[in-house]
Parts: sequence; C-alpha cells; structure tokens
Amino acid sequence: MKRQKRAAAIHDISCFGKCSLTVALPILSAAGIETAVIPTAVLSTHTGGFTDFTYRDLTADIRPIMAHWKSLKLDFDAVYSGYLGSFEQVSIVKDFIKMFRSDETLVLVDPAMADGGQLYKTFEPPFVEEMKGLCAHADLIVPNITEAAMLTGETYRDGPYEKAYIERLLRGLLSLGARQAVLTGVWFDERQYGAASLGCSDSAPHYVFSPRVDGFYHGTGDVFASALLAARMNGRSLEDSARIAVDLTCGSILRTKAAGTDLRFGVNFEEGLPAFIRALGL
Ligand code: PXL
Repeated sequence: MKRQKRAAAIHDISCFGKCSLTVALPILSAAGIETAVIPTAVLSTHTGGFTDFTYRDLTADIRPIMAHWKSLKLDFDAVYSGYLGSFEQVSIVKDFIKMFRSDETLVLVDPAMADGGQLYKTFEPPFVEEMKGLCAHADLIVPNITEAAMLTGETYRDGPYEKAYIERLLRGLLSLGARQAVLTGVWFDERQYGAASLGCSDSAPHYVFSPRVDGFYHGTGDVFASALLAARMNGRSLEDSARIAVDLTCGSILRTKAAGTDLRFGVNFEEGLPAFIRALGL
C-alpha cells in the first residue's frame, strides 16, 4: 500500500484573512498530505493593510513541540516554512530541519517577508540576512520578486520585467544554496502574470503564465507555495507543479475579483480545490 505523505508546516496562524497556516493546511490536506503544524504566532489578522491586529508570539512553545515530536520518532516527507516572526524563530526552523530531515525530505522555504518593494511592517532590514541563512538549508525556495531582490542584493524593479533580470534573480537565489527556486510575480507584458522556475542543473528558466489581473490580492504567495509543495509531494516535476500552482492561484484571484470582496480578506481558493485535486490526478 502507498504510504501517506506527511509534511510539517511552520508558519503563523492569522485568524482572519486567509494566509499562512489557514491556507497551507487546507491545500496540503486536499492534496492527500497529512500535515502537522507548528503555529509560530497567533494574530487576529495578517499584517497587510490591517492596523491594531493582536500578536501572540509562540516562540517559547516551538522547541518543546519539536522535542515531543522527536520522542515520538516522527519523520516528515516535507518541511515547509513561511512567515517567521523573529531571528530566533528562523534559527529554530534551521534546527528543526537538522533534527527532522532525512535524505528524502523536501525542505521548502517561502521567505515570506516583503512585497511591493517593501518589507512587511513587522520586519527590519537585518532580517533579510537571517532569511538568507535559512534559504541555504532549503531544497526549494519560493520568493516573490521583492524578496528575491532583497535576498540576492539586486535592485528591486517594478514590472514589466526583462528575461535577463528574472534570470539574474533566479541564479542569485540558487547561489544562496537551494537546489531549486521558483520566483512568483513574473510578467513581461500587461496580459500575462506567472512564475519562473530554475533548478541548479537547468540551462534556462521555465515560465508559466496565466491572464494578468490588476490589484494586490493578499495571501496569494501562500496559496501558490502550498499548491507547489502539494504537487511536488505528489510526484510532479517542478514545471508541472508551477503550472498547477499558477492555475489554483489565478483561479482564486479571478473568483475574488468577481465577488468584489475586500482584497485584505484573502482569496477564494476553497472553491478551486476540486479542480486542483483533479489536476493532481487524485
Ligand atoms: O502571506 C504572508 C503573511 C503571513 N503571515 C502574516 C502576514 C503575511 C503577510 O503580510 O502578515 C502574519
């Protein structure tokens, strides 16, 4: 019998606003993956566009959770980290990877810390250096263009982009130490929007696009990274996984645009899950 795959997802829980764990858990579960979670903080909402959100830091709980899991001899097919609230949390995730990684474990790091050319409100510039260190422990990293520019020291530019800039970012990302990188928020003209992927032995990036929709849709980076990981864990190639992730993300944006909801409230990815499951062949 095929063994069910198991992932450990280490992100915050933003109670309202659909991102981080409230996106990762349903998407991975829908893809048939058992998902253990480590909530790094509990916030009333995410920090994008909301003020007065509550923030309870759970750093002190993480190492005891890890120790308990180790005593149970748990192992993971994937470790998936996203938004992390402090330097200490980054260093704990590095330790988590060392403690739980086997030869088959896929470590995906989403260096969720910035967008639109700026760090999220809760971060200061030195955090970027810390995140670089975590990326070195990953197999696969999934930044947006802002994060990629910060991590590689390239100047941040607004699109439309040139292929040479995207390729420079991707090569810079791989030089941090990961074997594969997928860059989100890539567009070369007003009609299309998507992702570029590169593996360390690839001669050129691979691109996947969907129709471009204007506006900043919150949580789409988490929808994308979660779907990408779900597809990789179901045995899809990096390119196929990027296609599946772009389709779920774009469909979620289109549904949300049609509904006209507040963009801070997150995207309607839930109604895209049946098609996502079909795309995975499940
Ligand atoms: O989607 C990334 C994310 C995750 N968690 C929190 C955030 C954000 C982005 O703003 O604020 C708390």
